[in-house]
Amino acid sequence: MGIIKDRFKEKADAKGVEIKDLLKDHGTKVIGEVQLAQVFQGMRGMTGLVTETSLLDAQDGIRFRGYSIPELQEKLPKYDGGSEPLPEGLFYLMLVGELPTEEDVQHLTAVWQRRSHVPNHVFATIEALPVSTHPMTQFTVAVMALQTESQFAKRYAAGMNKKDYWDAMFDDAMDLIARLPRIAAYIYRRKYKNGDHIQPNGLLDWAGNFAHMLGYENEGFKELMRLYMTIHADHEGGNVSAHTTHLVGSALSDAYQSFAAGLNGLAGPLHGLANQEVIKWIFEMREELQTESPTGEQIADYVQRTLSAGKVVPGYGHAVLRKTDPRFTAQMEFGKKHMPDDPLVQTIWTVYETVPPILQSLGKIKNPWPNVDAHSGALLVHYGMVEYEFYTVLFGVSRALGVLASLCWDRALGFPLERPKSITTDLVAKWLKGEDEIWGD
Ligand code: HAX
Repeated sequence: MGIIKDRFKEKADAKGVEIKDLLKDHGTKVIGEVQLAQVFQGMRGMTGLVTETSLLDAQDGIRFRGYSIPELQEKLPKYDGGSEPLPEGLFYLMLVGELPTEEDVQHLTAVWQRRSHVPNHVFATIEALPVSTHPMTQFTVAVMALQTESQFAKRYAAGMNKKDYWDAMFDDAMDLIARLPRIAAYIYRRKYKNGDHIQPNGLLDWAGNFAHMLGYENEGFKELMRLYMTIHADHEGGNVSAHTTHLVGSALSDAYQSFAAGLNGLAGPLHGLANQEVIKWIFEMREELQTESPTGEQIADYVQRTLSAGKVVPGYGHAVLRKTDPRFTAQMEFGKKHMPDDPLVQTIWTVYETVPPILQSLGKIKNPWPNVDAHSGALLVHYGMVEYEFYTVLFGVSRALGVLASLCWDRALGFPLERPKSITTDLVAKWLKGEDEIWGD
């Protein structure tokens, strides 16, 4: 067994005992009450899941195992000469629950390099799709094509003891994370660079090698990828991509099947696709206004027109957050450091000054502040990545770190099939009239 696998197993066994005791002593304790509106309106604020890797606070934003993004930027190991955290370190933190050493991170880079081989049939499957296919569709199809490699599926078919589920899931998670950058880069080069593919560089870190395979050798872009892959990795368990991966995994679907399901959720415009929508919206605004540097008044006017057309302002609002997303702030800091005079980045900042008061004035939006997707595209465009339909694939590669670490935990803790109760509106109506006693009085 590898070092990281051993450490994970030790932590998971201890957590398993803790949960068993906790449920023995407090299993019947009431943790919250559910209002009818929550049942009809997307279960907002309803506690119903355990996710060990990160926790979201409405005011302070995301914390990964207790660490905020600025803390991670300070404490996680960095690439030689770089200043952004290596995503390998964040994965280790989410999986093992402790900050990694430089050696741990180097070990993980080497393990992922070793496991990164992608079989030919996966590329052939991508090639079978029209080039015009959205990159997220190509990506999900490729992940499903890779499912032939699942250790979990093979071992389950051969009759695996349930005590070993975590072990097979661990191997699948490591293999899949190792392979994703190669697949994503292949799709990018196929769709946008005439199929001129770039071989991996075995000397680079996971995110640096991804940047290299995409065709971006600029050190600034590599640093951006390290930051990007770190901050997009996890956002506790209830968001659509994380929850879907967890839900599908609860049926003992393997890591490939579960993650592909999560990716399809990430591909929705109210979730991960918002990152492409933001840049599309700004490009359209610049086109319509015939300027690269719209003023606050021009932006305000454009926002009003977006709202009157019955559309959302992409990159703004959040189901849980009630302040500016610290992932937005981290990207803003990156912009201030590396490209303060870039007109598109400056437009993002003018939008940030303009949009919140307008959204607030509508009186119905719970969070008028920017989320992670409001900023990411402008940084990518700065380095030449203008193909915004690809942006959600980048998000997906990063999101694998969090949701696959969580799947390892799910199987190690023996979490059961997820199966909440649903009801019909007719039943609610009867219940309100006292004609149905399904919930009692
Ligand atoms: N622009 C216009 N209207 C908005 C809005 C926005 N950015 N955000 C919310 N609203 C509207 C909602 O559509 C809703 O209107 P109706 O009552 O007419 O249906 C009302 O305000 C109340 O919504 P809410 O309770 O504040 O927000 P929700 O929890 O329902 O939804 C969303 C959260 C993120 C889906 C929402 O804010 C939104 O659509 N934002 C724009 C899309 C976006 O940026 N998505 C990415 C979110 C972060 C993420 O997951 N990244 O991957």
